[in-house]
Parts: sequence; C-alpha cells; structure tokens
Amino acid sequence: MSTTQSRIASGPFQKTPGWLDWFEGPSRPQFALPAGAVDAHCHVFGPGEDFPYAPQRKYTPCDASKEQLFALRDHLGFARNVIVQATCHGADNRAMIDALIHSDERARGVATLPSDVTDAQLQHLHDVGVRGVRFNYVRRLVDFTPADELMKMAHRIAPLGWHVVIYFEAPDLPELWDFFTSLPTTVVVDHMGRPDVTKPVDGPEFELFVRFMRENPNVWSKVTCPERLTVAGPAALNGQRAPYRDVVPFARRIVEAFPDRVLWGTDWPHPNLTGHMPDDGLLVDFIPHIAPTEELQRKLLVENPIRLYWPEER
Ligand code: 0GY
Repeated sequence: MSTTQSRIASGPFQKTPGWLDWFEGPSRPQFALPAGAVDAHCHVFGPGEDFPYAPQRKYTPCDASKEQLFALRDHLGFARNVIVQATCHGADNRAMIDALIHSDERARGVATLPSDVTDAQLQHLHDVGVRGVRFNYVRRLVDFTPADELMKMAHRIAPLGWHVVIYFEAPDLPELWDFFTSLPTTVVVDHMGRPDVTKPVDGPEFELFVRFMRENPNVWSKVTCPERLTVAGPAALNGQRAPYRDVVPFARRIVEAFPDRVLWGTDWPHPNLTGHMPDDGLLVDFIPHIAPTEELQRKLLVENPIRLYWPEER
C-alpha cells in the first residue's frame, strides 16, 4: 500500500506519547474476501494540517489520510468503506466528508453531530453519504452529552433513514439499557459492547449483551476490534494464522445467533492502541474463524452492510 505520506501528526499537532503508529506494510490476507466486501468500521485522521484535530479531543493521533485508507482497502481486497467519525475530530466532520467525496461513491459515513445542527446541514451530510450518527459512552474518549439531547437527535435523523451507532463498555450496559431500547432507529453497537474476554462467553456479562440483541430486533453489532479486546494477543495457534483466539468465541456466538445483524471492519488506523498494533492482513484472517461458512461471510461482509449503507442497491 502507498506510504508516500507521513504517518506523523502534521500541523501544530504532537501525537499523544505512547500512541502506536498504524502498521505499515500489512500482509496480504490468506482469507479471500467475497466480492463486494465492505470494511464497515474505519476512520480517517486529518491530516492535521488540512483538517485540524478538535480542541476538546482526548488524544492526538498520527495522521491517517483518505489516500492511505483507500490504499489499504485495495490491498486487503475490500470494495468499500464505512468511515466512522473519530472523537479526535469532535463534531467537525470535514475530514470524513472529504474522504466520502473523494471515494468514487465507494464510502459511506457515520457522523458526530452538534446539537444545533440545522436541517440543511443534515441534508448536506446525507447528500455526501452519511447514513448514521455516533453516540459515544466511553468515558476515556468523550465528555457525555445529556440523554435528552441525544434522543432529540435520534428523532431528527430517523426520517432520513439513518441509524444510531453506540459505543460503550460492557459494565455500562445495565445503566444505558432503557435509553438504548427507546431509540427510534436501527441501533448498531461498536465492538460487541466491549466484553471482557477473560470472562466466560456464557457468563452473565456477555449473556446480557446477547439478551440485548435478542430482545431488540433493531439492534445490530459490529463484531470488530479483536485487537482491542484480546488478552491472548495476535499469536498464531499451532503455526496457523489463527489470531486473537480468545475473542473468537464471543464474535462467533454473535455472528451465528444474529447473522443478519452483524458487520465487520478493520478499525484502521486503530486509535489509542499502546500494547500492539495489528497487522491488518492478519485481522482479515480472523474473519473465517468467527464466520465459518460462505453464507455467514457473505452476510457479514456484503449483504448486511449494503442493506444498512447502500439500501438503494437492494
Ligand atoms: C474505535 C475505538 C476507539 C476510538 C474511537 O472515535 C474514537 O476516538 O472510536 C477506542 O479508543 O476504543 O472504534 O476506533
């Protein structure tokens, strides 16, 4: 993939100390993605010179441009991207919008919105390809927005056919349950609600997440981010490319129980990782372990994301 641009934060920005750069020169996956596969969770960062990072951000990333994202897409064998607004850009969606506009219609977006967004701005976001709004409940990433403001926002985006993406950590689900279950749209959970994978897959914590999906047919999950959830790490098993094996039972359970409501994405360029930075080729090789049949793979990687982000093609 192209590495012609710097990975260092540009403009007046200094990368947060300890923050790892994204992996240059990822391997080619052994798993061949089905035609039309969508990387349904990835980000662009800056470049800071052109799209300054938000003053209220909790971290400063290294730059990760749209050109670098599209080069990774082609290298791994994806056809399209869903670009999710990252917290380091706050509610300034310009870098994400710029990527959508230059994607040749091969990317759709999820925005973060200020409460005073106008109807005309919402329509503009829709016209450039935004199809969702992200509500973030991860304390280390954002200061919380009051629930009534978010609920108002959800009701404003519903008529556009958008969905709400929610990001939270497993211990917070009981407290957030009532709010989440009263949202009027499709609701997409980032990274399976971040389970603690050292706990049993059929233990009370993950059972609650499964129940959340079972009882609420409008709830979808991204079975993403094994590199964030793992304790075992990316190590191979018996010499095979079988990465992040401690996360496999959790993701596979969700894929098999809710095959029509799951999405997968790389999470490139992997914000806030300090332990290890994944090889994106190896991440793709995680997929057949959580979606073992061709039918599950096609739903996860093609049919479901098309239904949510390019519904006009169905
Ligand atoms: C992710 C995860 C993280 C960060 C963000 O918007 C963000 O800053 O999403 C994280 O630090 O867990 O989905 O990329």
